[in-house]
Amino acid sequence: MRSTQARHEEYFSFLRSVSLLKDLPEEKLAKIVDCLEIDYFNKGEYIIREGEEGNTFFIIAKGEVLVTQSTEGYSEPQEIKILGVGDYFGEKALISEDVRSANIVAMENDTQCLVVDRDNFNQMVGTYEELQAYLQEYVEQLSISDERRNAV
Ligand code: WNU
Repeated sequence: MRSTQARHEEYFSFLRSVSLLKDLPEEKLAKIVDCLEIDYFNKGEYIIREGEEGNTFFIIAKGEVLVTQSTEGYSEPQEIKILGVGDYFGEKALISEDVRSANIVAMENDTQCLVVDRDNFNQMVGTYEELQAYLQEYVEQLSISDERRNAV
């Protein structure tokens, strides 16, 4: 059995490698590690469904996920992009205080996501202006690209 300490160090150095979090102070990053949950998904499983309420932010630790979205004129949700290890998702519902705006589907068995709840997300982002501004801007860009492709 791997020690709690080893696990802590593993996730700490992983989070440090996530570009979004690279400038966070050590104690903040350590606190996020303490509050993390790890969720496991099999191929084809929905991690997020559009239209649902969401209170969590995800960072991919293993595997790949597909982002899809319902689009005017198509009966099936359309593929938008693929995210991999170190990428993150789920920030939009938290920042825009809205329902989930796209589907996220696991593309591989044993896809692993680190899950941060709303309170810890707000602590992580809220006290760090640059991070907040960066995500805010990103989320606005997402809304614009949603409109361009006629997301419903
Ligand atoms: C897109 N439109 C929408 C992605 C991940 C992180 C960042 C892009 Cl900073 P949510 C569904 C999630 C959403 C986003 C993610 O899907 N997403 C997109 C789009 O073109 N959402 N509406 N591309 S990948 C991505 C930027 O994280 O957050 O909580 O749930 O609405």
